[in-house]
Amino acid sequence: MSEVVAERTQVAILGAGPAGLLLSHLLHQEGIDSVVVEARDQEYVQARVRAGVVEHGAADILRDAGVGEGLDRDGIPHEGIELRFDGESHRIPMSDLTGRHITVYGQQKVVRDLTERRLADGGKIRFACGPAQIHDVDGDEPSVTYTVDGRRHRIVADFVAGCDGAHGSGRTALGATPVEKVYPFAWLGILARAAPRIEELVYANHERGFALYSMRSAEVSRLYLQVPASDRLEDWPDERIWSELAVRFSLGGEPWEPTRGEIFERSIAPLHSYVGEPLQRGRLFLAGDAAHIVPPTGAKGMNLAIRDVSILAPALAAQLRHGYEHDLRSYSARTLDHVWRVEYFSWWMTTMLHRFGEDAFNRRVQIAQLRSVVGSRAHSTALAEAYVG
Ligand code: RFL
Ligand code: PHB
Repeated sequence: MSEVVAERTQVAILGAGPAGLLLSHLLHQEGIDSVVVEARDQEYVQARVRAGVVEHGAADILRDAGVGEGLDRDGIPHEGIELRFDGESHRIPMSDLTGRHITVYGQQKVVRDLTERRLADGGKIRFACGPAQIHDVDGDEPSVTYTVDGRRHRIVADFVAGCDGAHGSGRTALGATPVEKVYPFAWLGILARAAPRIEELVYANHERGFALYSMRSAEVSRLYLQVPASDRLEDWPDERIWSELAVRFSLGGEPWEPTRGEIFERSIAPLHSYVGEPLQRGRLFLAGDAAHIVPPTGAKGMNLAIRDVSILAPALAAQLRHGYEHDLRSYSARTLDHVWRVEYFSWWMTTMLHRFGEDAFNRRVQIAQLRSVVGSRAHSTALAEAYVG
């Protein structure tokens, strides 16, 4: 290995996803220097299709940070969602029940907005570094290393933030005790060039499995199907996807077809709940998917990532600027309380809406549960409050 290129910053951040980019931006606003190290190249990071729902509180965090312009211009506000089961449609009027709403705005756009803003502000984002490593988090001089074109780079920092997702180095360096649950199924997700047939998201519980109808714009639909975790994309040719969606969205015993269009993106993602406790060790702090994973049924992953860093950034700034340690020391405890409530909501939505094998008792209880939710203002409000955040 050739020479080491050394650099110094206050906070070294791994990962240029929503968590890492927003953390870097918030720190900049507090006058704190950071460097973001990202394994993949910029094009790849900005093309990665993921979340679509920004909850009320997360939208406020982005706006307050001065990065909500795109969201307010191009995001689609939604005031309700539909629950579909037993061939019937039921609306949960979220805004009437809570006075708050969600915004459909793709995670790619959040990442693009944050990246553009960081670069415009002279922020340091190192793309295409390959997987970076974290060192000496228990000492006073933690560092991050990575190798590009055979040259080894080292960033020495006061603190390291692991915002590098579920498969990054943050988790390994922290060595937390995982508390987790693996679900026996996955989501097949597609993006299609098709005008959505719906105005609000439809969450469907069907005896053949869960389906979700979402969107990205007036021209692009986002749809998901519950599939066995062992399924591969080859098992799902276009015709099978569309006809299965029509069956799962059935109304009054008749198949109900989403508008069809060219499928231009598809993926299969297993469902998983994970929390690594605590979220900090020495000078290392985790945020976003590095710290926790929720199944996507509650649409919470990106929102949690945004919330984590809105707590972590001022805590780091208070320590670095004023030597005030309390908020940083209590970061994990303060964050985990909310994380576990979101884990609970995401698990609850997942168990209520998915098919779990042939269990007839489970199936009957699910329908009773859904009837209770749509039939009671108190139950609907509980769902709506958790959903809008
Ligand atoms: P990210 O976005 O995964 O970013 C981590 C970044 O770290 C890089 N990286 C490394 N960099 C340097 N060194 C290393 N050793 C590295 N290892 C990895 C990676 O390349 C990457 O760029 O994590 P972050 O920032 O914590 O953000 C979390 C969100 O991405 C995630 O929670 C959401 O996408 C989850 N999610 C949803 N969240 C919502 O809030 N609303 C939704 O509607 C929603 N829908 C979803 C979802 C996730 C889904 N999938 C694919 C699991 C729907 C689906 C299907
Ligand atoms: C999405 O639009 O990608 C989406 C919406 C709601 C969810 C998950 C994903 O619960």
